[in-house]
Amino acid sequence: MNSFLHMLAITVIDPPSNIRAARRPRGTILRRWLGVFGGLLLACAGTVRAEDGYDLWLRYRPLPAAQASLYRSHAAQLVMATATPIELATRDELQRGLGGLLGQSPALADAVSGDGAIVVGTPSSSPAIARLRLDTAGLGREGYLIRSAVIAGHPVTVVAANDDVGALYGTFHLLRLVQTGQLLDKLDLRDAPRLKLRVLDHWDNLDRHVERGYAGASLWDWQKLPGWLDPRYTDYARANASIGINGTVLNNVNANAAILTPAYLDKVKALAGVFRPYGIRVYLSVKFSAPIEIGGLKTADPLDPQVQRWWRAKADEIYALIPDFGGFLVKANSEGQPGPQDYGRTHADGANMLADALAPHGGVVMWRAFVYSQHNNDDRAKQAYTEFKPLDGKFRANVLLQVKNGPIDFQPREPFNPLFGAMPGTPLMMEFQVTKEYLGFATHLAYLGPLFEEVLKADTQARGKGSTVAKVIDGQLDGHVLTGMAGVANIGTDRDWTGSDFNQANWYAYGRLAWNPEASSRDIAEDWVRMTFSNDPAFVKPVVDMMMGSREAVVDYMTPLGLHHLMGHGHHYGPAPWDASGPRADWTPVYYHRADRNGIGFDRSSSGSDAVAQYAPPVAAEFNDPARAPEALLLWFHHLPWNYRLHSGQTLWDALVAHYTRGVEEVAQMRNTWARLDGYVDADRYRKAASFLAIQQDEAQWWRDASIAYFQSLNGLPLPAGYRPPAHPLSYYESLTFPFVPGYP
Ligand code: BDP
Repeated sequence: MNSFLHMLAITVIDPPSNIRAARRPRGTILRRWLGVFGGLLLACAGTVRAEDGYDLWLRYRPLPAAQASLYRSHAAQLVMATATPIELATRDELQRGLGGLLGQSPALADAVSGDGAIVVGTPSSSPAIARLRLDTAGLGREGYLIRSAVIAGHPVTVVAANDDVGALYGTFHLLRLVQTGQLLDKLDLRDAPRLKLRVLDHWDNLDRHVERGYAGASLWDWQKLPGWLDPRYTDYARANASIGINGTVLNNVNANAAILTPAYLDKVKALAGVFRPYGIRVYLSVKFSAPIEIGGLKTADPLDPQVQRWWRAKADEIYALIPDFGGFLVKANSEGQPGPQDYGRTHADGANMLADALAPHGGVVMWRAFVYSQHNNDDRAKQAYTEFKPLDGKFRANVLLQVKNGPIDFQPREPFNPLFGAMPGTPLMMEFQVTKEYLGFATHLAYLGPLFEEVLKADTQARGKGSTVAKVIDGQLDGHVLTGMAGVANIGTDRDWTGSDFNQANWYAYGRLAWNPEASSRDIAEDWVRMTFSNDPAFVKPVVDMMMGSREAVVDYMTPLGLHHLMGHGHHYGPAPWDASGPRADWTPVYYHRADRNGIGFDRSSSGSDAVAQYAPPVAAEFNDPARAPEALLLWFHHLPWNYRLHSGQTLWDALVAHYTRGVEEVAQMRNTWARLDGYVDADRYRKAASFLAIQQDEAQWWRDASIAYFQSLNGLPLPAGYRPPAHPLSYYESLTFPFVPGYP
C-alpha cells in the first residue's frame, strides 16, 4: 500500500482531538462524512492494518502533527552503544516507537553533535553518560534515570542505568512519556523495581490447551520448536519488558513431567534465547514425581539420595543449556498433585531438596502455598496457613513461598491471605490471577487493578499498623532480599492476545504493580487507556472511570457482601449456588454460602471455624465482629440471619438483592458510557468491546436472577419493593448445562 494512503487511513481511524471535538455530538454531518470517507479509503487501501489489538499498548500510531514536531526536536539523534543483544533490542524499540509516533526515527550517532539527542546507556557503555557522573547508586541492575541534561552545549535526554537491562526499562518509560503526551523538558525521573522476581505463570499444557485460558491456545508452539521461532515470541517479550516483567513460567502448575525431558529442554532453550534480549528468564513448573515418571526411579522421596542426585543432575543439564534459567515452580500435594507428603515428608523437605539442586546455579524454587486436602475437614480457608505457618524459617535461602492473594481461590473479592505477615522468616511471593477464571472469562470488562491494589494495600498489622501486604512482599517488613510476584497469565494465540482488548489492561496493570506494588491502579489505567486507545481527555476520563468501577460491578452481580465460590462446577462458568454435587464438598457452592431458611454465610468467627484467629489480633478482632467487619466481607466471616440489619438499616436480604441489582445496573451504565464513545477508537475494537459489554450485561442479569431465585427458594422472603423478580423460575437456571466451556482442564 502506498504510504500516503496509509497515513490518511490512520488519520481517519485516529483523528486528532480537534477533529474529534468537531465530530461530537453523535451523528453530525462531518462525522458521517468522515465515516464514509474513511470506509472508502479503507476499501481502496485494501491492506490497511486493522486495529485488531495485536499491538497492545505499544501501538506507536502517529501523534498529531504539532505534538510530533515538538517531540521530534527532542529526538534528532540517538546516541547509544549497540554491542549487546539487549542494547540492540533497545535501539530497535526506540526506532520503531519514535518512528511510528513521530513519523521519523532518530539517526544513530556515536556522539552528541546537535540539539535534541537521546542518549541511552550505562557509565561503561556510554562515555557521554560516564562524563555526566549521574548518581546511579541504589538503582541496582534494573533501575534507571531519565534526565534532561546538557552535553557539549546541546540539550539532550538521557536514559542512564547500571546495566543494559535497566536502560531497556528506562527506554520503555521514555516511550511511554511520548505515547501519553507528556513533556520531555526538565525530566528528572528515577525508578527501580521494588520486587526482584516479576513473573508470569502460564498454565499452558504441552498440547497447547491453556488451563483457565480464554484467549485461544498456548503461544508456545512446542511441536515446531526449536526449529521455528514464531515472531510472536519476540512481541510477547517486548510487551513484558515494557512493563518490567522479567520472568516467565512456561508451563502449567499441573505439570507434565515431559517438560524436563531433553527434547523439551531444547525447545525451552530456544524460547529462552528469544526472551533473553528483553531481560526475561524462563522458569518451569515441575512435577514432583518426575524422577519416577521420566527418571525410572521407584520413588520421589525428597530425602532419598538417589532422588536428590536425579534432581541435581537435571538442574545441571538445564543450566548447561540455559545458563540464566530462573528455577522451578511447584504445586505439590494439592488437588491431586504428587508431593513430599506422599512420603511422609514436609513441604519444606520437598522445596529444600529442589532448592539444593538449583542453588549452585543461582536458581530459585517458587513453592506454592495453594494447598488443601479433601481428607481434611477443617475450613478450606484455614488449611494453607495451618500447613505452612509451622514451617516458617525452615526453607532454604533460595525458596520463595508463592501465596495466592486470598485464602480460597482468586475469587472476585477475598480478604487478604492470612499467611501474609505470618511467616517473617520466609520470603512470601504474591500470586495474582490475571486470567479471569472467576470474573467473567474473556468477555466481562473487569479491570483487576483495583483488586490487586486492594490486596496490596491491606494492612496485615503483623508488625503494627502499616504492615501492608505490599511491605510484606517487597521484603521491607522482615528484611528479605529475595522478593517477587507472580501473575497467572491471560495470554493466548488470539490476535488481541488476551481474549479482549480490555483484558490487556490486566496484563499491563499486573506488570506495573509487580514493579511497584504501591502504584495507583487508576494512574496505571490512565496510562494504559492513553497508549491503547487515545489521549483525548474526553475519552480517557470516562473510560478510566468505567474501568475503575468494573471490578466492583462483578463482585456485586456475582458474589456480593463476602459471598464466594458460587460458580458452576469444574468449568466455573455462570452461577450455580444450588450445586451440592461431588466429588468433594469444598468444591461445591453450598459449602461456601451455607444458606438455609434462616440465614446465609460462612461462620469463620471464633464461634465458627475460627479462621479469623489466623490474622494478627487487631485484624482478627475486627473480622470477628459482624458489626466491625468490612461489609464487603461480611458473609465471608459470618453466618447471619436474613433479617440481620446492616449499618444502613437495610436487612441483609434486601441489601443482597440491592447489590445484585446494582451490579447489573453498573454494567448497563458501562454500556452507555461506551456507546457515547463511538468514534474515538477504530471501528473494529469499538464494536468488539460493545458486543462484549452486551454479553456481560446478559450474563450479569443471569447471575443476579439465578442467585436471587435460589436464595429466595430457601428463605421465602419477598423482594424489596421496586425490584424486578428473576426472569425465569429457579428450575430454568438449574437446568442449564455447558459441556464445552473453554479453559476447563
Ligand atoms: C484453581 C483453578 C485450577 C488450578 C488451581 C491452582 O481452577 O484450574 O489448577 O486453581 O491454582 O483456581 O492450582
